Parts: sequence; structure tokens; C-alpha cells
Amino acid sequence: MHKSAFVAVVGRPSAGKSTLVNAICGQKVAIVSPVPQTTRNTVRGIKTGEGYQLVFLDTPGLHDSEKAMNRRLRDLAVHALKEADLVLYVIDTTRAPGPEEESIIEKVAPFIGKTLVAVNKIDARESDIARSRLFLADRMPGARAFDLSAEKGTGVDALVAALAEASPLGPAYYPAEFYTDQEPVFRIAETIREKVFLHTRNEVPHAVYVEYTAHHTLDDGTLVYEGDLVVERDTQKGILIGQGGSMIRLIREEAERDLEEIFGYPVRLSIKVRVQADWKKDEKTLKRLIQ
Ligand SMILES: Nc1nc2c(ncn2[C@@H]2O[C@H](COP(=O)(O)OP(=O)(O)OP(=O)(O)O)[C@@H](O)[C@H]2O)c(=O)[nH]1
Ligand SMILES: [Mg+2]
Repeated sequence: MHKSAFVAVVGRPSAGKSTLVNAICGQKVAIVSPVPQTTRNTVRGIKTGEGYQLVFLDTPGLHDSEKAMNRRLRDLAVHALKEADLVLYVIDTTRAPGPEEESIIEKVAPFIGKTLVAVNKIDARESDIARSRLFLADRMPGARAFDLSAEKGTGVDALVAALAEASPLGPAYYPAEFYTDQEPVFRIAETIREKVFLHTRNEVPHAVYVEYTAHHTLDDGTLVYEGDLVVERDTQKGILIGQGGSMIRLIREEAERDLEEIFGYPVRLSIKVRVQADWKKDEKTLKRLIQ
């Protein structure tokens, strides 16, 4: 009797959705940063256990804004919410619920029958579990909730067991050794973007996307990836290059280190910074990037 489910992971930006998917899958599936709206795609993470397989759809944080890019990010999350067999709603206990959480729980509540809740960041000093639990009891009474720390791994096993239990009967969709189905070029672009999110501030992380141009493999097995770091304005280009190229070098070196660990062979990045004015307002670009 094998069970399987597609599990949509939803919640406000920075709630810890990607950290949780990584913790469950035991590998770095999705990039993580303290900057809200790090995730821009529905990234799949796979957890296979005894008699079950869970396919997590890590989604962009739900955020009410009518800007073209935010609208697209929201559509992805809402689509996953509707289509998935199960929903994993992640609440951040370090933050007061407020209007943003209200708006999210309104979207999730109709799916209560297939929803489990991760009450996350219980390890943090500012965590207030009772506040989040009260909010949940009030707005989504009867929801099955699990206190946990995605970062420390505390409470994650109990959640996984409950998700497996709640899954319908079904086949394994992926071979047991798969923890994600992302194409290597996508993972490379994401890793580069993560370093931008970790090392730049204000509007810069949100102004960036990575565009793959080409790759080839050297005789010694090194993968050479060529791509562009695209920004919206000249000033952002300056910031990303940094004094004497110091910022782009830092981004490149950190990404190369992570990628060698992910793939098990060396990766060399050749990245150019280029400006595409107002790409975030260009529906064609958004359609290509955010899916
Ligand atoms: N203390 C603590 N921090 C956490 C925990 N889980 C996530 N974080 C931190 O919260 C921040 C956001 O984490 P992400 O996993 O990127 O959050 P997300 O929900 O995927 O965010 P978006 O993709 O932007 O919607 C990062 O700095 C994480 O390190 C946790 O259990 N405890
Ligand atoms: Mg994320």
C-alpha cells in the first residue's frame, strides 16, 4: 500500500518555506535568504520514505501587491494551493499575524481539509508560539498544526509522518534517490541569485535575474557555465560589479563553491552584468522567468 502526494508549501514571504523543504528533503533544494521574496518559482523537493513519496511544491511567499511581478508570484502559489493533494501552510512565530497573515489564511482556510500547518521558527528568541497558535485556533479552528524549527530540524519528523499519513494512495512519481527535479542550469542560476540576495541590500536583490547563455565541459570534467546577471538600472550594475570587481567575484566564488558541493564536480562561472531597463514590468520576461 503505497502513498504519495503533491504538497503545496505556502505562507508569507520569509516564513521559512524553503528552509523547511530543504530540511525535509535533507538536501539544498531551494535557495534561502533573509530577504522576502527569495523564491520566484515553484521548486520541487522530493522526500521518499518507507511506503510513501511526498513531492513538495515550494512556492513564492504570498504577498498582496498589484505589481506585475508580485501578481505572477502570487498566481503561482495560489495555483499550487488549488492543485496540490495536500497543503503545508507555514506560519512564522517571530512575527505578529497582522493583515498580511490574515489575507493568507483567508486563501488557505477553504482548503483546511487537506492542510497541515507548520508553526515555524520556535527556536528563535523572538518566537511567540502562543500568539500564532491563538491566531490559528481563531481563523482556522481544527487545523492540524506542528510546532517546529525548520532551521534546527526540531519537530520536522513528526510533520513528515503526518503528511505521509494524510497522503492518498498513489505511486512514487520519482526514483527514490531524487530529491529534486530541477535542471542543472536552473540550479546554477538560483545559486548565483542566492548569493546576490545574501550580499546586496535594499532594492538590488529584487532587481536581479540570471539568464543562462551557454555551457560546456572541460576535459577535466569542470562545467563552465556562461550567463548574465541582469539588473534594471546602471547604478545596480555598479553595485553588483563592486570596487575593482570585488562584488561579482565574491558572488561567483561562493556560488562556485556551493555548486561543486551540489553536483560533485567543479563548476566555473563566467558571469556578465547587464542592464535590461524595467524588466520587471515586461510581461514576456516575467512569463519566461516565473513559472
Ligand atoms: N531562527 C529561525 N530562522 C529560520 C527558520 N526557518 C527559516 N529561517 C530563516 O528565515 C529566513 C527566510 O527563510 P526562507 O526559507 O528563505 O523563507 P521563505 O518562506 O522560503 O521565503 P520566500 O521564498 O521569500 O517566500 C532565512 O533567513 C532563514 O534562515 C527557523 O526555523 N528558525
Ligand atoms: Mg523561499
